[in-house]
Amino acid sequence: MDLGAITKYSALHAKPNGLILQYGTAGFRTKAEHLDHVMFRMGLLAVLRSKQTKSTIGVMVTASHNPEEDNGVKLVDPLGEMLAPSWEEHATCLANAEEQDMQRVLIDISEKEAVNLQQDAFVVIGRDTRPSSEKLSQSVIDGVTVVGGQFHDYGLLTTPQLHYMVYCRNTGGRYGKATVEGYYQKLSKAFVELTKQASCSGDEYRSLKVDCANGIGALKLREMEHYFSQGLSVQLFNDGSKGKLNHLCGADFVKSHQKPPQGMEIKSNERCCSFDGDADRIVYYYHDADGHFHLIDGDKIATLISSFLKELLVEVWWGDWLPSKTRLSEIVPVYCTKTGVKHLHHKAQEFDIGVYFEANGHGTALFSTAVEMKIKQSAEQLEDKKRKAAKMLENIIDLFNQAAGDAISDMLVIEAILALKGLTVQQWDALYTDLPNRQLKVQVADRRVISTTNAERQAVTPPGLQEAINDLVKKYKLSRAFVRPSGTEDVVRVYAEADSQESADHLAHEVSLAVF
Ligand code: 16G
Ligand code: ZN
Repeated sequence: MDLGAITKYSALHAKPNGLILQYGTAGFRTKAEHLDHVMFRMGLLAVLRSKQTKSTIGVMVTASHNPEEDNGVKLVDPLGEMLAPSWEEHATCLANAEEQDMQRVLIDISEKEAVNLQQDAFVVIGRDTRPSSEKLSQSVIDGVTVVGGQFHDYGLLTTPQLHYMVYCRNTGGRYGKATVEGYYQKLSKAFVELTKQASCSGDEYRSLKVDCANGIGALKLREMEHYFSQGLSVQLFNDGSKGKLNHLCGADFVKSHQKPPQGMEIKSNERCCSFDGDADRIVYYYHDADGHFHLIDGDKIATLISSFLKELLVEVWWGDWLPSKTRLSEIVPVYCTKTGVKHLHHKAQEFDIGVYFEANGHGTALFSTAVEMKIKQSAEQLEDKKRKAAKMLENIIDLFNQAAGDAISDMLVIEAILALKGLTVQQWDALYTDLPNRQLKVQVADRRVISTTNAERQAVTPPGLQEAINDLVKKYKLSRAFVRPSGTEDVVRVYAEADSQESADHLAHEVSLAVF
């Protein structure tokens, strides 16, 4: 490492004195004007991580669903996963080091992680459409080059596309070609193959309204739509031509306000979906004939996908009909983890097939190599209906982004399943009924006084809180309530459910008073 050069360049990306940031659930996130030094330093860190893992590392510049003025950065590990926890700590140390301590922290990290500094390093970079993103990604590149790293700047990408690129590059091209073209081709081919088999391909299944949150999703869907247009025509709203990123639109807005985005006309029973600002989340919704709004969130997406996969697996290997069930836990085993994609992703990797979704619409399905091989074999060896089901599974595997939750890929999976099953959006919605629930956020002096266990469903501290919640919950039927400190905002999140909306609202309110 040329320490002199690092010091010289670091001064050009100086850290504002006293600013402390933390590498949180989804990397660093704050107002864009405070991030220049973080970007430069994440460029440095990505090079170290690349040398250590002897793999390509990704750096994504985005603040997802946050306001346009914000920005953020996260590193992507070799298999397209989120950065390993010990490196998150290094990232926090490096970002917060005052100018004069930066070199020492960098050397400390290299020593602790036994990084061979002679090793080559390669970093790939992507960014969202925020006005600040281009300049910030240039600061990442400055960091990469000053320590001798090589890089490829993909420019504008969705977050899941960057994860895909990293995964492709580190698996010798087996997963796919590490270009946007390769991504479009892989997904579209699988989608077109799948939908060809749909007997119900009426107009109802052919068109979908997509709210792109005025973000990168619009650009990428435009580039991609002609690849899959024989199976689906998408009508884009909030495509960035007029509105502001994530403002009154996008998956996060729709999920948290439980209403449609601005700028989209919805006729009754029309199928609509929203992406978030970096296109790694998706939620669906529709208006019923009475004009009531219905949200189809991550839970219902997971249900649709799991039941479809299970049905195909049963067809291939048992040939029996699967009885219809109303709870997800009766269809497949269900596990809970802490909030945050990395926890869900790691849990899902423990299984041959793991489907994970957060209610906010981030999720995907993961398939083990063993299962993928077995399905491939079955598609070659079996006959008739079994073969057909195995082929479908093969295409579904190709259609899911194995590296990260991906709004575009999930949208195509969902559209294919609906067409193949001949399900309308209302029928999908009716697969099961959610208990009425309410989420609240509570501002407290220090949210860290609350700690939890059991996948964040039980409060450990402060003493007495869990007992208080237990007593409140007992007052309502079919009720549950949880509290946890947010990983992205300075608030405590409260969740309550009960047999009626009124009870859920009351319970949530009472629990927030107990927290306060
Ligand atoms: C981040 C996480 C998301 C999680 C959310 C929770 C990633 C890519 N994103 O956005 O998975 O649901 O944080 O935020 O990990 P909260 O703790 O403020 O509710
Ligand atoms: Zn996002």
